[in-house]
Amino acid sequence: MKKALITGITGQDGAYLAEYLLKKGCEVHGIKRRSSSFNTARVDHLYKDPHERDVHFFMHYGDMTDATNLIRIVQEVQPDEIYNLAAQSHVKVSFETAEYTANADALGPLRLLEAIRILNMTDRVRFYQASSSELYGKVREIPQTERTPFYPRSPYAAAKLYAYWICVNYREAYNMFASNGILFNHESPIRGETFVTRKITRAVARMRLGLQRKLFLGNLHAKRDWGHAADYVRAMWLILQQEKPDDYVIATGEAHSVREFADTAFREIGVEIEWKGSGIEEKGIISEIRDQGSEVGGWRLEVGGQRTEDRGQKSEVRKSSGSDKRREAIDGKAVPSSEFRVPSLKVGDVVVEVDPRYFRPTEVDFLLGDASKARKELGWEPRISFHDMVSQMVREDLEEAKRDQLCKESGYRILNYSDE
Ligand code: NDP
Ligand code: GDR
Repeated sequence: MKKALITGITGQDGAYLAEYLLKKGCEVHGIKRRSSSFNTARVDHLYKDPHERDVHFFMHYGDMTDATNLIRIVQEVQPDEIYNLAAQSHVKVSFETAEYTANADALGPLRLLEAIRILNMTDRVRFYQASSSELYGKVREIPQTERTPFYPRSPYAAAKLYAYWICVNYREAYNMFASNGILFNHESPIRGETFVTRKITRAVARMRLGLQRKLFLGNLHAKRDWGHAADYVRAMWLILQQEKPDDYVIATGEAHSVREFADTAFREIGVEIEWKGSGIEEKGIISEIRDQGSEVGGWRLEVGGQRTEDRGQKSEVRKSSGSDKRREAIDGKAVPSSEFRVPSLKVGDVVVEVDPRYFRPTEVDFLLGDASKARKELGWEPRISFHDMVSQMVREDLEEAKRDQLCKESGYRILNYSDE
């Protein structure tokens, strides 16, 4: 049985990849950080009591800043494949934690590559490095390919630049199977809550249930090539199954602005947005609410009333990782017939405003990938459309918001609302 070691297993991609590799019949080992609170929610559904039989999923404590720990884990696990996904992955945060980001994101991969060398495993281990479209930063050409020059625009991107090249260098210097996946933005219902997509879908769901009144965003003009994480982890696996190591762009070839993403998410709850003003004065205002009988996130609603019937039709979005409940929500069949109260939204409400605190000192304005090489050599194609992805994210966030709503109605205090 093939053994895979995943760093960053508790993150979005780690969770999707672990589930994918387990289905492929691999034994999966993950590195998690010691934390004062639980940090394994995304992979808890994969965990089995180690005393049971047929256990193929294991977790080890570790940190990308701790070389001896990484050497020990690689020695103990003896993996065939290492997927290095661990990183301080937030671009804006990297401006505030630049040194730590360099330590984890640039030196972390170096430590792992050295662990492989020190343990004399260069001939048998395949290494995947999670490189990023952020490398293109201030883009030199549109769309970006494997040959497009890099121009990083943040401490995060500069650290990932080092990681990219050290991976290439170890491949050339030591003949290692070390490959870079240059992945463009990819999202999902388990995307971290402070990335713009999830921030939007979460806010839209809460507004739908009357739990939040406004969403504050930064640069609405930024454009990204957004794909779905489930499609992208398949590409990671394919990259390590090739005869030779190489570097691949993974992207959809379609770009949307932050504003368009917000439009699409609001449309999922039956709300149309009109944008007025410019710069920091720009506002998203409700211009229309599709009411009586409109379908909202897959559930039929009546204004002022309650949910009346399910759509009764399966979403095209494939099942993703997550709990059973999450899966059922994706299928659109497990939504309890609960009191889905129509919120206090009305035409004319200002629901989006710009807050400069979310601006970045140097911004990446427009990313668009050309994944022709991956299509040709890996046979990889994205399967989930932009619209289906946004729809899935809003629907799953509605499920989460509904739990909060129930707590609130039962008299419990709900924290973490941006307008409180
Ligand atoms: P997440 O932020 O969701 O997950 C990052 C993971 O890395 C988490 O498991 C986190 O642990 C772990 N981690 C962070 N710092 C350390 C550390 N010092 N030691 C050990 N583990 C650490 O990121 P994604 O899943 O979205 O992305 C995966 C990788 O792909 C990252 O390297 C990211 O930079 C890169 N990437 C992501 C893209 C995207 O659009 N998602 C696009 C291109 C590249 P914890 O849960 O404890 O915080
Ligand atoms: P990004 O993702 O920086 O591309 O990095 P993020 O979702 O944070 O930002 C995308 C764009 O949206 C703009 N934006 C906002 N961003 C956030 N987070 N919050 C806001 O309120 C907001 N308003 C506007 C940003 O300025 C930016 O232009 C992600 C990460 O997953 C990286 O690890 C990965 O390498 C790249 O994608 C590819």
